[in-house]
Amino acid sequence: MSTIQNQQLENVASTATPVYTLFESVVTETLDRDILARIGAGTLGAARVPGFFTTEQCDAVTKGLDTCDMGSYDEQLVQPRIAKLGPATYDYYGNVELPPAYWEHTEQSDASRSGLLHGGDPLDEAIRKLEKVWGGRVARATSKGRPMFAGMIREINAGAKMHFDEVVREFPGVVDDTPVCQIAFNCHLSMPSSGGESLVFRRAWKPSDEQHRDGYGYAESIVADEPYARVEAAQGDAIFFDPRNYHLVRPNTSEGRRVTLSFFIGITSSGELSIWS
Ligand SMILES: O=C(O)CCC(=O)C(=O)O
Ligand SMILES: [Fe+2]
Repeated sequence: MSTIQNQQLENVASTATPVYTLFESVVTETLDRDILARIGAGTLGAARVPGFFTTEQCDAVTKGLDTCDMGSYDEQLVQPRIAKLGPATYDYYGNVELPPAYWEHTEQSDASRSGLLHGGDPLDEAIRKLEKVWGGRVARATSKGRPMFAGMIREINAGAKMHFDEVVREFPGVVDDTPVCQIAFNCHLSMPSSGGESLVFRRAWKPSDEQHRDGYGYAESIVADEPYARVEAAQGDAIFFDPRNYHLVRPNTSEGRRVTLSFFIGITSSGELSIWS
């Protein structure tokens, strides 16, 4: 199943012992288990899967969104504003556990999202496809035994600062079954005709980076010399990358909304996939 043979391997070694950067960005209509494994293993920068959702499915969900009240990340912290439907564990970083407000918001947001795809749930559609690709169960991660929220609908029109996401480091213990790695899933339901691209750098957080905070993000200077994957998504495309690597979203530069169905995927020690937002 491995597609490694097809890669352009460039030996970047400075001595006789070979070593490979392995941070390609692949485009494939046939997502497979190995691609997800390589992202989790850190040997693939990003994968783009065109047509994960059809145009018609994307339009139905985006249109349905007009009937939903979108909230946002903490506007004191996350500037420019990022609108979202549903709670993020990020909203509760610093807490010892997920509070009652998180579970209430989970219930409300599941109810709002569950009818957006012609009366069905776009999250269920994404889960079905991922189960087929993985050949196994995709279940919500649990926190103290309760299924967590997954499947936020997010609108990032003015960009997102460079940051990383790593639940086991930012909210230790919140997920019951420690994921071995974390993969970001974003299916693009609507895209502007220009701008809104994502960059993923081949560089994870390290403690000394805290001297380079820029609000909720980090100064881009810390990745100045790192290889990166650049992803230009079109409507319907699903993007996968390891969000423990620094990543950012450039602002839209034309009319149009940048809306995604978003969650994180963990590969658990049992080999099942768990999801949360
Ligand atoms: O919308 C994107 O391209 C990436 C958003 C993001 O920061 C994430 O999914 O972790
Ligand atoms: Fe992120």
